[in-house]
Amino acid sequence: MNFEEAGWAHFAPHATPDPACGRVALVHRDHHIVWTTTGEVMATISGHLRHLDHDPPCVGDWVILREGSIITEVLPRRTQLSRKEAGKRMREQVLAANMDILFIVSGLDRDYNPRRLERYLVLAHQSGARPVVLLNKADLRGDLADVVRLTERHVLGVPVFALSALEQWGLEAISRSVELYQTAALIGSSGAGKSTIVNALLGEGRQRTTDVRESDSKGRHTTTHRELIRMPGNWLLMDLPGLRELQLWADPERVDSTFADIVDLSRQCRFRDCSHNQEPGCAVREAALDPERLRSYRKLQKELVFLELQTDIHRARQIRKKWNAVEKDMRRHPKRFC
Ligand SMILES: Nc1nc2c(ncn2[C@@H]2O[C@H](COP(=O)(O)OP(=O)(O)O)[C@@H](O)[C@H]2O)c(=O)[nH]1
Ligand SMILES: [Mg+2]
Ligand SMILES: [Zn+2]
Repeated sequence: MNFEEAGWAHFAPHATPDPACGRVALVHRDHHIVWTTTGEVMATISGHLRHLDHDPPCVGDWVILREGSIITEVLPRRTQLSRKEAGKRMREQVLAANMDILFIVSGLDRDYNPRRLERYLVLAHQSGARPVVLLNKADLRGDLADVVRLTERHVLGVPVFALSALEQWGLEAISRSVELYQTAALIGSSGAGKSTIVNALLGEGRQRTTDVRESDSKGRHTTTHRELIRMPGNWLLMDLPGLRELQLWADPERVDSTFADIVDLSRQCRFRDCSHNQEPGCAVREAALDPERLRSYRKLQKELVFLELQTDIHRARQIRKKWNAVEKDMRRHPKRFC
């Protein structure tokens, strides 16, 4: 690999890379595959980095290696796709970094759900990467033009393309959305056809795919690794596993970028703090939007405000804990602190 092929120019156009730099291409449980100028290496994370409570390097990260195979530093991410860590802990989990484009894949079977698209868009807006919506399994629908138009109305200015990975048509919309040496990621529910898209673009059976269970059109968990793949035409693609437990990690303001239509309308409401419920002179209600969309806007906003609040409480608790430990240490070794 050379730095250009690994996407350096899109990561840091004005900086010369340190020769000890590499890019994380694959994350395993106990090691990382890193692309370097001398080839692919199996790298581990330095103890120092582990202790920093830094979230671990993820696919797409640019890192610095010591002795050729120990990751000692993660370069500041230009973009990052995150979710809230599964479970109770209020922590951000970074799934992928430094992608230029996020392809949000939705299957045109039972997977199709504008509400879910809105959720993915909030994540995309938070990530900093440019979103593009791919409506896959277009072979299953006769009313394609209508579905595309309807989806465009939901995603406001984000490009929407219909394609069939199975029948291999419409795929050129993907490669045309990506510039030379850019990095893209595929996100979307399990079973939407992400791996099938990768295979169709590669023209080989690289990513394992599963048969969708007929009953609920959900595929079983198949992509287990987050891997950076070199694509024909010189760009990079990450196939991310289905985000089964898609818990948002984003600033509440990102909801406004996703629902710019509602935000624009609310500026014309008579009351500045209009909740668009019963107030007179409410422009949002007068516009007769899809009520589901308004509900979705409120729900996502509530969810993120709650997340923000929880995170603040959590952070305060952590700081307290850290200071308690320092104070204890001070009492034990008074001299060291003089
Ligand atoms: N009808 C149809 N089925 C598709 C298409 N793309 C993928 N599938 C099927 O959907 C299922 C899940 O695909 P997969 O690529 O594993 O989904 P992933 O979980 O998003 O990676 C497989 O049975 C595929 O054959 C398509 O364009 N049309
Ligand atoms: Mg897959
Ligand atoms: Zn209003």
